Amino acid sequence: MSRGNPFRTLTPQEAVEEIFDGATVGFSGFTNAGAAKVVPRAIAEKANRLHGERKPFAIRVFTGASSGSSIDEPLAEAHAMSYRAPYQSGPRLRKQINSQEVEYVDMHLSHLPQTVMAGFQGKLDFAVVEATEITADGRVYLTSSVGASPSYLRYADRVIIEINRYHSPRLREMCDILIVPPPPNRNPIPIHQPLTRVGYPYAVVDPRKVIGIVENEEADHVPAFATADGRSRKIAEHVVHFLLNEMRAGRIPDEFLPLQAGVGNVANGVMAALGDNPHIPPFHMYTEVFQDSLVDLMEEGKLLGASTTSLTVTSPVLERIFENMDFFIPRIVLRPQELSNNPGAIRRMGVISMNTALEVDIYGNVNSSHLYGMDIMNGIGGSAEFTRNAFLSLFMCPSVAKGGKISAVVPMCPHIDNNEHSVQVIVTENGLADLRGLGPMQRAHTIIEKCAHPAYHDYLYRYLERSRIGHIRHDLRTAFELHRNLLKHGAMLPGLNIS
Ligand code: 0RQ
Repeated sequence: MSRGNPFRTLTPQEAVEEIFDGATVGFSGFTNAGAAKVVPRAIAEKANRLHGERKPFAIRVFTGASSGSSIDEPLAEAHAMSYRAPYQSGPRLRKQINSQEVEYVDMHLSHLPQTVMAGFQGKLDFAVVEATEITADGRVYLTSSVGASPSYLRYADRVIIEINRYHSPRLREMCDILIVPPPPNRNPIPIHQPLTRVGYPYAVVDPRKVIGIVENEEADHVPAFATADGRSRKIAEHVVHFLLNEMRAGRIPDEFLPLQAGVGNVANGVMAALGDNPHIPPFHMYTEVFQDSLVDLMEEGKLLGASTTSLTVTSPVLERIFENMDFFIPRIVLRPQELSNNPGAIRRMGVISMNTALEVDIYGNVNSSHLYGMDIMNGIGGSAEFTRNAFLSLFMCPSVAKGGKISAVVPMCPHIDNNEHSVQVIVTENGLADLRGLGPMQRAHTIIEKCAHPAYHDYLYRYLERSRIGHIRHDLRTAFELHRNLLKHGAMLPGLNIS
């Protein structure tokens, strides 16, 4: 906070006094990075107290993306949420969504700022945003993520700022903040290279809306990802081999193309393999989440620069960045999610997208979010805005889950996040299916042959044989037989043993 700053310093309990049952609250945080921390816990305490007095209290919650242990889990534990958007990944909240205690709107992440601006999902009553500083004239310097915070600050009626002294105030030098104005007279967004800057280092709030500031010095609660296992390493090998072939064929230029990588151990494994391969030239990333493995790549000179909306790195790694800001600041741009995931920018730069599927069907439709088409895992996240607009779009997953009881290749996905028109390449540890230019039957044979676990080949081929002939072959009586078996018997093909 600057000298002469007019904002009141409040305890977390005082800060949440105005937050009422049914209020809509937009929190900072894209993953746990830059998430509000002490205010969500104070809201959970308030909910517990009111519930103890038999009074109702539940709020409607928006964040940038998931927020896990910082926001979702304490609020879910206190049963303090009735509605959640646009993405989540917490086990407790997931349970409440799947039992319909919490209404969840699973959204494309770049849509969120304009949704808030237009009020499509109602009015935003409060914003709770983590910052390193707020100035008397309302400039807000954000921390380790930008996400949707600039829009929350602009459009919320009332604002609470969490001033976090753990974070380096120099994070502002990575920030490039711009709110896209309402349609129809929008200018093109002139991002033509991942590190192009088009905005300001701060977000803006009307100081009259600020209830007060709450101080703390808590680190982001970013958990470490599991290191890549054997299957992830195999998947990574196929991806690297494919990209090298694309380079040799002249379809990827010598300076390479910007990469986007999803979260999780498969994506981490692929990034590490790309970094290790001497034939892959140094590259840039245009992505939404910057993970631990990328810091090593940057220090080694393999990753030249990255555009992202969050530094989703563990505390030791974030501290490494803070200690070497002169090196990292020119190489990392932190943008609002409307720009980090902007379809126009992704298409313009020819991004190569690499995301993870739960399952794929034999025609190349992808389900990343809903088990059996019913239970939410996390959400669609940014996967579709990258996939739909990428120069090359890849999806990766192990060929089986739960020791072989689940095949990741199925006749028909019961929920589709990314469809056959956008998905070009599917990769499992068994192989890589390059679907570009293939018609439905060619796709089906390629996916089964290259990606399905051999133990499921027979079933999938027999499915095709018994299916009704059309442009796409399906047998509507048994299209979901594997999923029905899984729900009923705990295995897609009971009795199959592929240990
Ligand atoms: O269950 O934990 O009980 O063993 O599902 O599976 O393989 O550990 O998944 O951590 O790599 O995440 C798609 C969820 C993959 C993630 C998804 C079971 C499996 C296991 C998890 P257990 P894995 P990962 C950028 C882009 C969407 C958002 C996105 C995701 C558990 O990558 O949320 O891409 N993506 N964002 O055993 C039933 C199946 C299954 C299955 C696996 N077919 N049916 N269960 N499992 N396949 C990031 C952001 O947007 C922020």
